Amino acid sequence: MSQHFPKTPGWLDWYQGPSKPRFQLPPGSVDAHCHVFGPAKRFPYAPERKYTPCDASKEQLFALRDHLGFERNVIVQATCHGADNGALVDACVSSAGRARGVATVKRDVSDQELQALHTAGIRGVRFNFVKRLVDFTPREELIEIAHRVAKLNWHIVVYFEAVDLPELWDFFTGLPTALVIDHMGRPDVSQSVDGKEFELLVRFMREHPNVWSKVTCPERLSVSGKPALDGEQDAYRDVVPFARRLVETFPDRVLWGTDWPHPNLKNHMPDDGLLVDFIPRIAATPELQRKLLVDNPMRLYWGE
Ligand code: 0GY
Repeated sequence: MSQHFPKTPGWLDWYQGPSKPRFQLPPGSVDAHCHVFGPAKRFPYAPERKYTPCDASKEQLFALRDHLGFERNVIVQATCHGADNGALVDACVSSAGRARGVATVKRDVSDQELQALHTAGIRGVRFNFVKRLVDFTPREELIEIAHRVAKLNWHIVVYFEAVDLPELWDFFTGLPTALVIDHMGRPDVSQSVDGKEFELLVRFMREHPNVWSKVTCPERLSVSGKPALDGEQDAYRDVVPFARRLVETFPDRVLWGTDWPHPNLKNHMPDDGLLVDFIPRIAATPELQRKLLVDNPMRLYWGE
């Protein structure tokens, strides 16, 4: 039976016809945070989802990869698919080894299912603490999952708002794997880069060498910066000091990704080509760029 999934009102579709980046990515670059949505006809969205996106297929993702000049993708399970990793797994196994994945699992996942996910290319699970995106999961369930995936040498990706870090700190430090923070822990970039809030994230990474961060989503975090549209040269300037600080302080523990197809953006949809042109503003030297785009994601996702 075919099902209909009307998009959430006001949903912005991803940018059609992205520009060719001026910044030439180093050979072997990885887009280490992106998603696939559906297509809903084949991979229906989860009943418990908090939004209904437009479809964004693996073919469209791989076309974007080639257009921008990336070699590989790390595809992250989005909340609209719940713990049904079907679309993600299908994308990974269709990628000829050029995509790895981060899944969402529940505590009742079997060892056999985890092994099958590993074979498909999954190397991590995502714990989401952003309240508008997910219902609450008890911590003991997450700890149980963490210990099971640790045996596969996977890591845990965590998505949370900066104000929630103090409350999550002890839980995070008790996790037995590498920990990857989405979108720099969503700092309020209208505050100072040396302010209390971002200092806490920096301290968290300094004190815990197993913690990494994605320096992603300027389009999501920017408050006053102009969007990366229509050739704008100085887009998202308020995010630059935050990303730059992490790249320069922890050059071996940062990752970059497009976040295509950019779920839940309310005001504008970025041109992904111009997002790539943002990279040299946060990673200023060829060495920092190579670590951010090649060495770090390869070590975490393709190092066997
Ligand atoms: C992102 C950001 C968001 C959504 C999700 O899984 C998701 O639904 O991650 C968001 O709404 O901030 O990483 O794509």
